[in-house]
Amino acid sequence: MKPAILVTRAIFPEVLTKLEQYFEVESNQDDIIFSPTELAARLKGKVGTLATASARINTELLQQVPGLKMIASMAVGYDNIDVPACTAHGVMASNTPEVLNETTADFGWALLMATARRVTESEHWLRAGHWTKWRYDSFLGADVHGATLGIIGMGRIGQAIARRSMGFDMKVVYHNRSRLSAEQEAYANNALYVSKEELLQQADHVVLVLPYSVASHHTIAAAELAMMKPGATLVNLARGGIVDDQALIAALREHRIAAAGLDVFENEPKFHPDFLGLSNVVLTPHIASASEATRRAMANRAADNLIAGLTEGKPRDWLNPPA
Ligand code: 8YV
Repeated sequence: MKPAILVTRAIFPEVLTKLEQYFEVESNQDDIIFSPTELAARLKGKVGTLATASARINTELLQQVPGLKMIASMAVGYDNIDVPACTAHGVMASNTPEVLNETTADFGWALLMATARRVTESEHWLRAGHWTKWRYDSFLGADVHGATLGIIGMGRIGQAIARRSMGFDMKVVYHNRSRLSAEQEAYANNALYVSKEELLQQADHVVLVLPYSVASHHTIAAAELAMMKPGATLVNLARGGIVDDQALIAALREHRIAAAGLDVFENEPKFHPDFLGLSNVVLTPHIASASEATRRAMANRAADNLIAGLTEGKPRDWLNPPA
């Protein structure tokens, strides 16, 4: 008998085939969203799970599934997983770093450009039949080239975003928990390490790519928005809770900043309905890593972690290895 695992969400069929070589696989190709109670019930008798960022892995769940040995998450961000609780319950946890850096950086640029240059807003206007003549002041946006790019969270994705700014002759300032090495700063278009306040005051375009935690909750709230330039753009690729939605909605409504591009929301797939009434916000459904190749790479990396963890006791992207 092969050991049993659960794949919590629909996934590429080839990844299920790979897992089936090692495990008895309970899959969820109908993509039902399990409640915490249902997730716990389905994890009973399973040694491992391939999950996504929508699964909450916490003490309450882990207490109900003593046989679980590993959770392999298909995401780089792992704020949904209580890693110390996993360690306390002897559960290995892994994520999928690296494979999505470049694709997420590409999308960061797509969202920044669309937001600064009002791409979706003008398209909606055109589709609604309003385009009857050219005007000198139609959809004036903010320049990207030659501007100052501020990146909060200068991990691998932040550095990939910064590197792309070379082609736009931009100056890059960044804020991070720690300063990068000189070599990393050079790679990231000679990014300058500044305080969060300096970054907000200097940047024409602010991009958020930091991990979510209690410490980063509402990194951008009313006080921070008030420090930004009136013509500035804010892009959030990280997690919804990093921005205070109420404060952002007020700032956008009063044009205290020019525009925002948001790929993530605090209670997604739900989001604050007031965003829909604002023309100066670009809203996308958490698709920064969604290229065909990258989602396949993420799914395979999560599966490989699960296989390595459960067969060799050593997943490649182990979040809680023994000290
Ligand atoms: C995922 C992400 O699409 O990797 C992450 O942290 O936010 C996205 O790439 C999503 O979390 C699915 O698990």
